[in-house]
Amino acid sequence: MTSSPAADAAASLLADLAGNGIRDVVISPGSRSQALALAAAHLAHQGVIRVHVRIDERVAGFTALGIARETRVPTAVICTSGTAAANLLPATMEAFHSGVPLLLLTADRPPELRGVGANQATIQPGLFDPFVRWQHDAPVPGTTPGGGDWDGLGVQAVAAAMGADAAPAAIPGVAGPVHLNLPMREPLSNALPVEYGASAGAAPTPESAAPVMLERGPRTVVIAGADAGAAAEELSHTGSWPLIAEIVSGARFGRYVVHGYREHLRDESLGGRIERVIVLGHPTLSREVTALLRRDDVDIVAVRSGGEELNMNGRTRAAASASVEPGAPDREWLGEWMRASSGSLIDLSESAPDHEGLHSADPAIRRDAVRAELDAVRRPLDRERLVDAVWRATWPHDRLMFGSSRLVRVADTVLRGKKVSVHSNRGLAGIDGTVATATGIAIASQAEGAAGVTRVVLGDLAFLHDVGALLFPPDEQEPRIQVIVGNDGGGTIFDGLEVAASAPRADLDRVFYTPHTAQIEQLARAYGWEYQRITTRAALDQALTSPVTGRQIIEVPLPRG
Ligand SMILES: Cc1ncc(C[n+]2csc(CCOP(=O)(O)OP(=O)(O)O)c2C)c(N)n1
Ligand SMILES: [Mg+2]
Repeated sequence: MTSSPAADAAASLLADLAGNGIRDVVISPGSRSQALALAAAHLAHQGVIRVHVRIDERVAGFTALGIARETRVPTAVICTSGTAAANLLPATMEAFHSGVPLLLLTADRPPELRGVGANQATIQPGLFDPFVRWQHDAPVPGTTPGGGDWDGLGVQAVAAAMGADAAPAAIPGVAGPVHLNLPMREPLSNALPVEYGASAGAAPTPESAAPVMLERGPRTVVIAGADAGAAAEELSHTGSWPLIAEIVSGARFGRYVVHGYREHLRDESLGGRIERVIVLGHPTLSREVTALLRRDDVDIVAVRSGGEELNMNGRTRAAASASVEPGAPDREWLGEWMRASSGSLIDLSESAPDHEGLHSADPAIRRDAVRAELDAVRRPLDRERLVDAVWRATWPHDRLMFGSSRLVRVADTVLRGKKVSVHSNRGLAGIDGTVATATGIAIASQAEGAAGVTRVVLGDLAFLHDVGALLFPPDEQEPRIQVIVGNDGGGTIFDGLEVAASAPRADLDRVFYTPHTAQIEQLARAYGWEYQRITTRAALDQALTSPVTGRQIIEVPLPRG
């Protein structure tokens, strides 16, 4: 016990969280939250938890989201009162929609200072409604008869974040954010007793529920949206069903991946004959999948993944998980899809050098071969070759994160099946927080022993939107990360809007394309990142396959078209 009830309550809450399996705590500085921050720092010294410090709460929130995406364990964020707390909202919304467990620990003024014009006091209880699975405005420490003011909150918060029944509207079994609002009175903290400590409990496990048993009969496809993961591939494999796996699904691998799926879904004689769809994850990348999920003549079974039930046709069945009845697979149906798929494979690798030409005795043939070789090496990169180079350089021990720029759609269209751990914030497909999320993924994967590199592929505006995430404390372990920015001078995704055909060009440029002249190299230098500007495939391949020891930005200029 100290002479500060706030310090005692904070210390016991942090110990409870560690005891319930919480491993990572992201902290933003502030006075009202000092007891929480100091208790976390203390436990980090003891090696019970890992602490990460980010001055910008929006960055802190997305960093926590990245850590929790990677570990699937709730990650706590600590911040002070006022606008600090509000900056956690974007990451909270994304976490809610993509089913990622977060614990928001916001320090607050005590009730007598709320609503009376006191400094840095606002209405924090309910701030994250309706994007949290559970929220609680805790009692002020020192006011509970018999003490133990925040006892039990940790265990309840962790369980709710992992998917236990919580708020009436929350879908059972789906992970998500939880908000503990923590009011404190002075003295806001005190030195913790030296004996203060905690033991690290086992990581919490997700709620499990009985699977839906799928009978063999109907002509079926498996759709893997964002974060579907290996379960989608497994289901397609067991059922011998074609696998339509978005590039952000983490399931674009295995024998039954359908390449060029958009075209085949449009094909009446193939996509038009689908009778049943099993959806895992959150599909967002194609019009064709959306159209399929809206068909009311198709039986759709959606495995729950985020805070909202997927139900676009009004009669989609929700399932906690799915398994397949034993029996003979429909080889004919699968064969039709596999033949269509093999006709859609795209080869973007540079063609092999013409050895014969290069060694020909005829000088004219030799000259042409050399010229062709040089042209290939100097050819400027386009979006297709950029994503292809990254995909080829990335292996199962690496991590890959896509921002919500054009490049993710290009990747979805052209890349082949390969087992890669892919992340993206497709819960709401925001362009915010991409770099912060990726640093969280990098930190967590390295801490858990992954030997690889985390790569982020994003556009220039998404990069500039999250430039604050480049700021790194000098005393934290450097993540191995490559941020690959496809710079086309603005938001070219909007050039494809229908209105682009009719609205004045200058207006379109100003309010959609939003041109900028930011010098990415200067930003990289200012924040202490290595920087390379790369214009050819050969140079990109080299940068992606060289050893990475820290934080790198790779800028690739791209044409607007
Ligand atoms: C937080 C947020 N604000 C706005 C948008 C709308 N939006 C979608 S893409 C985009 C532009 C992306 O530009 P860039 O990252 O350069 O990618 P490009 O389109 O050029 O490939 C914007 C503003 C969004 N998705 N999220
Ligand atoms: Mg751009």
